[in-house]
Amino acid sequence: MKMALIFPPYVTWELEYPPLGLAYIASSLEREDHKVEILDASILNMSYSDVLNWLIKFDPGAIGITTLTPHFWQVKALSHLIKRELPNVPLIFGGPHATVLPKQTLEETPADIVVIGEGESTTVELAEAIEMKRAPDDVKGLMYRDGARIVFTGYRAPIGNLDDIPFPARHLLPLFKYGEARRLPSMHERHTSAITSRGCPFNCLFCSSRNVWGRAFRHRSVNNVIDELHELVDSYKIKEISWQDDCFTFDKRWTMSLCREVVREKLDITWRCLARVDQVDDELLKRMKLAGCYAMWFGVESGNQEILGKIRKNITLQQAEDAVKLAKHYRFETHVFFMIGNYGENYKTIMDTLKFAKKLNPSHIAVSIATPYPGTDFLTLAREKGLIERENWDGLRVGPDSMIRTEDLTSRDLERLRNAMSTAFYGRWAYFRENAILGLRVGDPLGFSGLRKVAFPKFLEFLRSVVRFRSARVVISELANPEGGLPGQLAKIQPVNNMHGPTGS
Ligand code: B12
Ligand code: SF4
Repeated sequence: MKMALIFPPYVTWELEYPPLGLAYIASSLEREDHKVEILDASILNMSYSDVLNWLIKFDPGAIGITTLTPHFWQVKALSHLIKRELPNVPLIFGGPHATVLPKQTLEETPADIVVIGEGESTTVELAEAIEMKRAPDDVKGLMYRDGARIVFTGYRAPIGNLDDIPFPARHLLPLFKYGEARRLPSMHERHTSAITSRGCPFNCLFCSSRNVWGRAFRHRSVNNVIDELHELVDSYKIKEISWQDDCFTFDKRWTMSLCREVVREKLDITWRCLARVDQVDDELLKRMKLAGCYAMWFGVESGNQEILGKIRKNITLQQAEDAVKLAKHYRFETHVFFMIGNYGENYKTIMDTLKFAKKLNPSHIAVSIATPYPGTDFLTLAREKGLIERENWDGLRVGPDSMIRTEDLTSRDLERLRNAMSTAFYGRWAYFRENAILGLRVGDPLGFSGLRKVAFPKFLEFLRSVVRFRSARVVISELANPEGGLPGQLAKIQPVNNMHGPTGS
């Protein structure tokens, strides 16, 4: 059968990484001799009608679309157009949003079938059922439309051995377009992403990763990952990898062993990964550095211990300090993620985060506004406490735009504060002194190119922030000293009870 897999046009986010999920589905279908094409309409900057024309030309026997919550409104619009033009082609949705809200997805869109959670085996069996023109009622992991009825076929057990899944079908992707769209500086233009594990055993209040993968942690074998690295280096001439694992260093022995093999196999790559601050130590970081890792991303989220407790992050500020210090010691680029507007936050705790970010003084920070995704406990609590100002995802830029407020700050206050915090962090001499110089040292092995790629962007960020520094200070003090005694503008707004946006259940 011919199957088209679509990443929809996406207007509110610059995509930097290929859709690995679709590439895994594609390789699993190809292994069973199906003909597959992936269309990443986002990276190719295509309109809905471009996608439609492409589909009409390809003439698939089934169409699959990936769904994330922030772009679900675009998925809806696209799927209506597709159904109008190609009414008889089964339309299949998968990915985090449809997984969490399968019934609502079928009710709100013309999709025929939702693949729930991990998609490879389910889609292969589903394709066979579609080809044989029979109802997929024996295919576990589906919710589908049968006339006016909605049928759930039951949950599917996770794939036991991840090595059984073929490597992502990267030959179907415009692999190097993503490099051009990148916002984070990297050492090499020939860059891509890959993933070694599925599932995260932690239970952070705001996180929706477990909705797709559950909480059991599964790893591919080191040999299987090394084979993929060889394919990336030999066939695609890749020089840098961003590992997309939720917790790359979850199993220290495994990570040490991967690093050892990378060195033994003389794989000439640089790489970076995301790790929890409580899952790195001296021995591990030293080994990772030797194996080509040059940047560590840490999710610290808050500089206030009480908030870390409330969001169930299960780390301490001390662990965050130690991890960043150690990473700097081994001359890693350090990238720390923070969120503001978390459950229980107020102006003071947000300022604690700014203070803590300055204390850590990493190479980069990313400050996002906490977003209550479907299926998370954060959404339940935010609804209960009436903290949602807008529950409508249309056009929402996740990160800079806020759906929520805190006890004392409106969503608009949070947006202003988020921007001001970044400026207040980057526009400091201490940032420039430590990080542009560290950037020079991290970029060392690449000579002038390292200087351009690692130190120069920090210099620019510093200059940009210096220019905006005064207005950032004004925002920060304005929100600290509001009229009427409360921080923020809360006294001026009416509470909004808009719980019925596209994702409300
Ligand atoms: C890498 C990543 C990104 C990358 C690349 C995204 C991409 N092109 O796929 C970047 C940095 C661009 C990114 C951005 C964002 N991301 Co992101 N991202 C991830 C991350 C860490 C890994 C994704 C991945 O590659 N997984 C591996 C593959 C194999 O899994 P998968 O894509 O889910 O696909 C499997 C199934 O979902 C299913 N499936 C998926 N699509 C389809 C389609 C069909 C037809 C079928 C049948 C099955 C199917 O089968 C696949 C194979 O089993 C996940 C967390 C995670 N661990 O999954 C978050 C995650 C997906 N992201 C998330 C979010 C919120 C975002 C942002 C909104 C963040 C932001 N602040 O702006 C943006 C959204 C922009 C966008 N359009 O992508 C949330 C999604 C929540 C939600 N309800 O939508 C997650 C779950 C993180 C979290 N902790 O909550 N992200
Ligand atoms: S935020 Fe990270 S550590 Fe927490 S549950 Fe999500 S993936 Fe796991």
